[in-house]
Amino acid sequence: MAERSEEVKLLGMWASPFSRRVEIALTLKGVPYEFSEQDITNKSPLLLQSNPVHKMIPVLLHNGKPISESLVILEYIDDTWQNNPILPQDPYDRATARFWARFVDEQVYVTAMKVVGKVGEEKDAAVEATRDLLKLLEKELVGKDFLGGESLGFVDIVATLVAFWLMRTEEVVGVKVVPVEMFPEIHRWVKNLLDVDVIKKCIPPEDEHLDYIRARMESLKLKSV
Ligand SMILES: N[C@@H](CCC(=O)N[C@@H](CS)C(=O)NCC(=O)O)C(=O)O
Repeated sequence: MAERSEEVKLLGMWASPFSRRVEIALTLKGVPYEFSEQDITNKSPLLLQSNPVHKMIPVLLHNGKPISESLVILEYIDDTWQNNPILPQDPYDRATARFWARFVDEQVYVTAMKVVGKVGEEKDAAVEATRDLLKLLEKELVGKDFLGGESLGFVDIVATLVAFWLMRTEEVVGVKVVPVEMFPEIHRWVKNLLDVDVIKKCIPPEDEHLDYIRARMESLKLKSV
């Protein structure tokens, strides 16, 4: 268990699903932390020095020591503050949780980004490919309230990216990537997430978030012209 006198600082960005994951984990554990909002278009010396490899947020500074990459940070938090465990205890269940977490980041996120970044037939293909991946998550949710089982766990925290980034981005893109008729389990799971106080507290406010996503997409379009 961690010592009492400790400094926990999160270099994050309010609209980032990766940064929000870390906030959810710290809040779930009841760990007080300082949030330092970062400008990812003009990176601070502290961010560059703390994450010289990827130069990305989020970075957790624990007593001055930096930890990068949201999945690594979540595991670090779970190892350091052992109350309210995030990962399951059983080794097989832990491995399975890590497997689905990587699936969300390496497959769903990467494919969904093409829905945002592509146009025409390429966009349509990306929508189909994202749906094919989400069908696998849909299957995982049958008979469960959360991806972690009866309560919120590691995969749920990671997959908030689907619930509160992808399912908001689709409103801005104007293509329903996750229609309720096709994904009733995912929609039920999003409702369950919204019943969890920590989630309600830690997700970006919807209107501001939609404005941010809209503005970011415009700037991406301008850059690709
Ligand atoms: N794999 C990273 C992804 C983090 C990420 O994509 N961060 C974005 C903000 S949402 C960032 O810092 N972007 C700055 C850049 O790409 O230069 C994680 O899980 O922490």
